[in-house]
Amino acid sequence: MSRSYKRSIELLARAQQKIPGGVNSPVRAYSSVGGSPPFIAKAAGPNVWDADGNRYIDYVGSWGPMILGHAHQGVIEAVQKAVSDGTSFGAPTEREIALAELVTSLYPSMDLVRMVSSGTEATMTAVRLARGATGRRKIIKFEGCYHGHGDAFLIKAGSGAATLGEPSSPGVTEGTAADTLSATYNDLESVKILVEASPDDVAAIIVEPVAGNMGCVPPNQGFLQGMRDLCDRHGVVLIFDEVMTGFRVALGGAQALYGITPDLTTLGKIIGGGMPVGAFGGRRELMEQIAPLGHVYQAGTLSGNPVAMAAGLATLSAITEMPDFYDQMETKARTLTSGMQGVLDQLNLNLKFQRVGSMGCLYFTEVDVTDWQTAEVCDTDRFGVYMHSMLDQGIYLAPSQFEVGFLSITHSDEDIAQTVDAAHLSLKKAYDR
Ligand code: KE4
Repeated sequence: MSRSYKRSIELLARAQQKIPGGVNSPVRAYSSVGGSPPFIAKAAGPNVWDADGNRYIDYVGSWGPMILGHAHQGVIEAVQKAVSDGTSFGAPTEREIALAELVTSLYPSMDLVRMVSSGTEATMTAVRLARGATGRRKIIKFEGCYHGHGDAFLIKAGSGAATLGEPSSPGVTEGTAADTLSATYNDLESVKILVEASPDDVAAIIVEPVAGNMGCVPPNQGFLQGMRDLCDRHGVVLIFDEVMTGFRVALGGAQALYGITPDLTTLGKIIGGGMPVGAFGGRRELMEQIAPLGHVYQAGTLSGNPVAMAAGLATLSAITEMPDFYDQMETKARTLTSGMQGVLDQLNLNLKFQRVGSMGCLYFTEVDVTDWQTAEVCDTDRFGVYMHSMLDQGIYLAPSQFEVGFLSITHSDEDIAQTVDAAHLSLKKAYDR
């Protein structure tokens, strides 16, 4: 029997009266998959419940932060204690030092770190810092990578050899777009051409060291090291955007997993344990140029918010105190992967399930996805049928082929088995098997 979403449908109609699209972030509106998004009422462990009381096994995990599972007792208690001492001071606090000390101990490339309130703030500032420190204008990003909604990132690849960026959103000026160059993920030559075309004017390369915004695309062997070498040769700042991969693919992020040292790193999501926290940090000679030490300006009313710091500290402490946390996560991810591959084999479907650690996705395509060009050809219509069938069976997936799913430490073998069974039915439906 199909589930009832009556209450969520009513809430969407009401939300749309006062909030653009009824949502506070576009992907939540289900535009690319159709239908009406469930309004979530509560969450615990691997589960969320919607306003109609429907229970789901959650693979969105608030888009990454909930690696401990929802409503983790230690995080809740830390937040309750912190909030009883006040919600915000706009002044330095000891908790900010504790989180900064913990983060820089886990990310040795970060001599100094600055807390902000979102991943977007972190990436925007990292780019400003790279430009301020080098006196150069241009940045290089990759098609299919997302770094938040800063103007410099809402750029699509220019047509033809120009490769000059074009705004991908109204409100972004041609002037801004001209300073953002687009390269092809996993194609080192495409980066080399752009750097060598403006050898004294490329301030930074910003990259998701594991791409998680065109589905899950791992870096090819040599891709990250090749960029490191290129940046060293040309004095370009290498920015690893680890908002998603930080504390996800390894405790020390993708830079630890692949052994590459960036000049700047941006963090978000897990660092705040579900509260609004972003961070950027890196080499001392760069970070000392950030105000008030230096002249590159950045500020924020709620930066280092004491309640958010408490949530982040409790989250990272719980992870670091759990023995073999990432081994356990890898075991869960392997169980899910082999289950999904078994279903694909049974149905004789050659679709691609790609993951790094406990982030991954099922691509509705028969080619290995290595960049945006191989991702964008996925059958998004069949993905939509699959995703809604999973939803109806109590499996809550990201409403887009170009997002990834996230496991938490609370997902059980039973949850994974239920997910695989639901996928079997959903793929049969999507492919009329
Ligand atoms: P926020 O400003 O949303 O905290 O972070 C922006 C950001 C930066 N860098 C990477 C690699 C990211 O994945 C993100 C945000 N991720 C999306 C999910 N793909 C957030 C979900 C949303 O936009 O609602």
